[in-house]
Amino acid sequence: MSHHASGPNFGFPRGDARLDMTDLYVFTKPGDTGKSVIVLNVHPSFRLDSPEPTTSEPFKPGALYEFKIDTNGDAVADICYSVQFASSENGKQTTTVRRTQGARAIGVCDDGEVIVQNAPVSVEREALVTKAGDYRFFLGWRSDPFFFDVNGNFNHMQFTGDDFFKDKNVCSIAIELPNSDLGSNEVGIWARTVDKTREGWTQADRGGRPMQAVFLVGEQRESYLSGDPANDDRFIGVFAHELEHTGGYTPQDATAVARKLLTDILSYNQREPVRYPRNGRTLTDDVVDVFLSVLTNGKVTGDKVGPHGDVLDEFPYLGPPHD
Ligand SMILES: [Ca+2]
Ligand SMILES: [Ca+2]
Repeated sequence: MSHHASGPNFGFPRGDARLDMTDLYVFTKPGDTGKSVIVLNVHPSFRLDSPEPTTSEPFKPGALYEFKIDTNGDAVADICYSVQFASSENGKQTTTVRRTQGARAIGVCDDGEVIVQNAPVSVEREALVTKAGDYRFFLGWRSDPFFFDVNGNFNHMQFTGDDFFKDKNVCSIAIELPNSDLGSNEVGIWARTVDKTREGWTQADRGGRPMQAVFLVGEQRESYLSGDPANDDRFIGVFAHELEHTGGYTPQDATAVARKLLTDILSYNQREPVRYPRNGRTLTDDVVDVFLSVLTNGKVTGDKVGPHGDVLDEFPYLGPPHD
């Protein structure tokens, strides 16, 4: 639940687990400083509001799963990688990934330059990796790298080190790309899922930084998930209120901390070491400990849970899915 179950009452956006973004990662490719890896995880294998598995179909056919990249610091996208899935008759999924640059990257990116087509979606232990030009792609079920004592959190932050996610799976979209694709400056990255509905394209979920949905209840959550980072200042008051309430911050300090959490964009400098929250996010960064320290103003500094041991040292880096 960095963003797991970010819909109403710990359910899923639009009631569809496949559209639920859980986590966004960006890091330099280990052993190759000329490339970066972006990972969007969606579709948790289990519900949080009742302990039941979600659907086995990895991704929603027709929906768009988009990485938005801001190259000039205005919180407006300049580049978009857009991932769209199709289902064959026997239920197997394949995907098309498109790259869009310039003003068209702001909106729905269903018509950019195709950088891979018919890449297979992986559902077994072995990761099906597709290479195309300077890119590598992975799409499919993997072990969820997120770690958090969720039950301890629901139990008034009485953490026992019980990692809810140690045996859970998630559906990953991983792209390895040349750094030149991102330009030469620091960039800001967020992701979103966009559903095709009768009313047209509808944004279901979005975010860059982990744990943001925790601050949002009711209508605020709806408008956050359907909004754009460029307008995130409107949520500073809501975030600050929660920080005052839980962390005992003064109103002034709470507002200052809220401003650091918004806009909801993950910044990434390809030339600097990667570690959340300073730069990007690796699969093993302990974002929960960072979050708890901020939320409680240092009264709680961790959940006694650390990273999973099943991450791989090669693409797609995420461990094989649990049975
Ligand atoms: Ca921009
Ligand atoms: Ca932790």
